[in-house]
Amino acid sequence: PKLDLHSRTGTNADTLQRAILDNLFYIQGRFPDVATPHDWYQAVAYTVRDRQLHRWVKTAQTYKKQKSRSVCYLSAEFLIGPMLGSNLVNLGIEDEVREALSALGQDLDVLLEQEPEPGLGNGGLGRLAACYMDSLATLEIPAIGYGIRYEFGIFHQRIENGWQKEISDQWLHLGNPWEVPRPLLTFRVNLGGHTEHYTDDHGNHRVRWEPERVVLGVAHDTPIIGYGVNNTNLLRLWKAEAEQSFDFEAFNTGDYYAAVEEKVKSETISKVLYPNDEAISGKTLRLEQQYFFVSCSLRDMIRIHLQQEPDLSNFHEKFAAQLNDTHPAIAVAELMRLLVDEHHMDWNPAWSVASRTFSYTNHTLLPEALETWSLPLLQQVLPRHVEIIYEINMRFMDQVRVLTHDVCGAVTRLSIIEEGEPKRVRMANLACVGSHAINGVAALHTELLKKTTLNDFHNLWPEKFLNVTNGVTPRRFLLLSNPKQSKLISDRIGEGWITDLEKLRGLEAHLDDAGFREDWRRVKRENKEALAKLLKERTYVDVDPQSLFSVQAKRIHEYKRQHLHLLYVVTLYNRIINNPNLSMAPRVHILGGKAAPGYAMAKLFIKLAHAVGEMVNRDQMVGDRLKLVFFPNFNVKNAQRIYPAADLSEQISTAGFEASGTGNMKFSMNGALTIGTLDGANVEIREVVGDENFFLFGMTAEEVVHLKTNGYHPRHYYDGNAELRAAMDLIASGYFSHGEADVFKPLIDNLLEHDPFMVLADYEAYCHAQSQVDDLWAQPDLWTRKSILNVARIGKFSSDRAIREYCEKIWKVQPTPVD
Ligand code: 26R
Repeated sequence: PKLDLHSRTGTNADTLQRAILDNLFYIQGRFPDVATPHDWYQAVAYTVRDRQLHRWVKTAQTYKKQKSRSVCYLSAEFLIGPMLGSNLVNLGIEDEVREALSALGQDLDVLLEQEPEPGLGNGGLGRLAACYMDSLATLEIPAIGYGIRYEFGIFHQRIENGWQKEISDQWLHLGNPWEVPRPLLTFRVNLGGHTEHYTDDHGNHRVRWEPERVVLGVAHDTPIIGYGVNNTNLLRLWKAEAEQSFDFEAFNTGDYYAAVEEKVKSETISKVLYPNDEAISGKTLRLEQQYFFVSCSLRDMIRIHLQQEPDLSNFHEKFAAQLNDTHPAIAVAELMRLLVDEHHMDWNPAWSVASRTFSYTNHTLLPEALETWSLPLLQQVLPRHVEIIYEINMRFMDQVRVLTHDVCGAVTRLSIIEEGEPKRVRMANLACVGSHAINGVAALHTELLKKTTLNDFHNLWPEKFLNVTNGVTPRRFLLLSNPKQSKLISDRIGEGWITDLEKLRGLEAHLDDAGFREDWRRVKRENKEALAKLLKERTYVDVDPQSLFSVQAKRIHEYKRQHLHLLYVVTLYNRIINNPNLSMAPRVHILGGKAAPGYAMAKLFIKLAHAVGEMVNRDQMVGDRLKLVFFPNFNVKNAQRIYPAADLSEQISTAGFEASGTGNMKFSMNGALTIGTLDGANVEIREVVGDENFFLFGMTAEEVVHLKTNGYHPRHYYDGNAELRAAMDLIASGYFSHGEADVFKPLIDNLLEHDPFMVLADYEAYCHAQSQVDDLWAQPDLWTRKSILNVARIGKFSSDRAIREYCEKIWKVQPTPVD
């Protein structure tokens, strides 16, 4: 009989229904009567994956035949979030699957909730990598995302008595239907030991690395399908396994525990994501993680290359490797090792290949987030790489001395090795030296990089520097997460915006249509009702969907200034207490975000948010005028329900500290207005949406530096502003902490004595901007117009635009469509 491929992977509702039942039975061994919602979720997931797989095979064949240049995105984090929804959207089969499921008595929305979140990242940097994978596939660019298959992703945040409690994330517990393990695609990764230099039979100087131990890296592939195209790229994550899972000698001599010890030790490497967004120093495991995934990835690229080409001399023509921050920067030394030691290339041609392969994206100016590794530690884990880094540095230093004549000590600052006890290796310097392009993630950020953090490199190689402002995928963060607003948009201007976000400008023509504005308000209202319901379920707090929803959702950090936001909420509370009949715009302030487990101040912010919320929310005198809610466990899944319901987006970092921000783009895309500083991408968002549609406040980055250098005295602002004083005094008095004044003392003291992020200096301007928000809120129709204009003009911040820029300016790759 003729094999009917179509019925195996067809996409009409009948075929889908049959396929779901088949998968439920043949993969999971379940039948409808006993299947749980999670069983059904998995059956649907496998059904969707089947439909990705033949596109995936076709994609691999096409790329191979066309000999396309591929992008390799090297990143320690890929915060992909749940896959079912976005895969349905990208395949364009959501309606059919919904229909098939309802014939089976199942509700797709319930099943979508079943998917655990793959939280393989901390925040902005990891989510950016995921958005870029979506855009690369949608733009039909051959690409592989390389990273680590963490067994435990970012912790779950539980709130106990107002404090954050970290719960381990067992996302793989019930299985992961999206990944395909590739046990045959395994590399042996060396660690520790020493090097031996020798001369081979032909008189060549060679180096052998005798490792102390070996860990296996096993590929686990997740297909990433583009929107409305067949291109299905690869997210290839490496899992660490023991070379020999059982030491029989130890076992036989009765030492059962020693027998499995090596296995446990090896598998630790991909066990857990470091939940920090600040530099981790002295952690051997973190360095091992970085080297582990970089080595596997580069050797995989070399393997693929050698299937097509006789040697590695044109490796850089086939691959563009992007270093997502310095986390994979050891790749520069590792590629040199692979080319020189293992593939016997001479140093100079190898260096030319390596430096034309790599480019480096910087994501932070914070000095404490710039990675350095102590030389002894590096020596212990990667002895050969220390030699290679010294060789790279020696040649680089010679070049630098000639080029700079060491003006003002530039040589010392440019050196990859930092002097001191112990010496340290500066990973950003290694990344800069080994890359042909270096970029920041927003215009302001790139300018500051050139002027400050990477100034010496910019003086040396101005041509290497460029900006690529971040973007986010409109598929996940608009089409999927906000179906109502999406439908409203598509009904007016068609669906072209989904892959060409600038088309949203077409909405401006409908601005004067009162019916359209009415619909726009209705959609926002319905989204807020949905969030209110969710808030009630998760926090037991009642909020009125008619209130202004003001949201700050992001990692908790002093530079992001959640405390400024909280001081404003306390100020509003004081105003009500002082004037019980105050007529004001009713507000719901929503905060969300995780604190790094070791970051005491950030954890105290979370406690303060709960403490204030508890008093304000149940104060009869306040009523519905003011609520403060902390949304627990902010992650991709929750984010998708928060962005569509926001009226006001709080982007209030100290100018010069937020490299870009991407949440700011997601809020705006969903019709929120922004209250923000001139920081990161806020600057460009304001530029495109128009300054009359953006609530600007606060010092500029220049003013921040100026004030700091001329002596900043936070107490001066405290003394000079009665409302600020009242808010801080109320917190310090113990009013929000059952009379215990010391709970928030560290926070208040820090503000009064140091205030490193100049909260007090910006407080008054912030309050003033919030009053302007209230004034506009009193004119709902004007607010709606500005909301529509924000969406209509946000097209620039699609990750499609960002990826196009990377392709043109850095990677020099072209699309390879798949039939
Ligand atoms: C060194 C290490 C532990 C580490 C430091 C910093 C790990 C992770 C980070 C997080 C940083 C690099 C990060 O997430 N940066 C964010 O990148 C986003 C994407 O470019 C930006 O939008 C955001 O402004 C920036 O903070």
